[in-house]
Amino acid sequence: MDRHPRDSDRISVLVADITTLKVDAIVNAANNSLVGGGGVDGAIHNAAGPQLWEECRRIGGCPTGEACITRGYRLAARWIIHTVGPIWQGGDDGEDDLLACCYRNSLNLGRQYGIKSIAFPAISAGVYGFPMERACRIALREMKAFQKNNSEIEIIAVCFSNGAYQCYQDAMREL
Ligand code: AR6
Repeated sequence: MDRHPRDSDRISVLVADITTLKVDAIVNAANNSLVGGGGVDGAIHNAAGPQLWEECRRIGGCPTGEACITRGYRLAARWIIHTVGPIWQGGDDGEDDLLACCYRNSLNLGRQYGIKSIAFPAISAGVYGFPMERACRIALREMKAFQKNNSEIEIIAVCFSNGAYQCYQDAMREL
């Protein structure tokens, strides 16, 4: 696995398919219904298998900015943390705060379950239209804030394109 540690060796950025990672938890960029979608959500459901869909259906839904947890089923990851990012409306509708909540709530939930490693996709920065650069800065800020008090937990920012990787590198330099 090609990891690129920067100023904190507990936060890495890598280009990968998140469904292949051997970590304690991967995060899903879900929708409010928790059942079905495209993008990383579709890839995670395909890889984890139908039991994931069943568990998500039983949970019943998740409000924007919040997070819930399921088993990982066929994934190498033991847990999947599902969070629902905001749909980009232009930036004046509380999108930044809601996106920050997604990272914060996912990390806190992971900690409650005793995870030692967690991988995030770029939540909201696909179908939901959040500008990638802005999304990466918010993600990294929240990861760093969490790590101040939780340095034993390894956090991985997973990029699905070189463009996303570049945005994370820029955010790493800025923050
Ligand atoms: N591994 C890592 N990152 C991925 C993968 C993958 N396998 N596949 C896509 N990405 P998106 P959103 C990246 O659209 O914007 C779904 O239908 C992708 O390139 O998956 O939060 C849900 O059900 C992008 O950078 O999530 C919702 O309805 C990032 O993951 C809606 O999409 C997020 O893109 C959520 O939209």
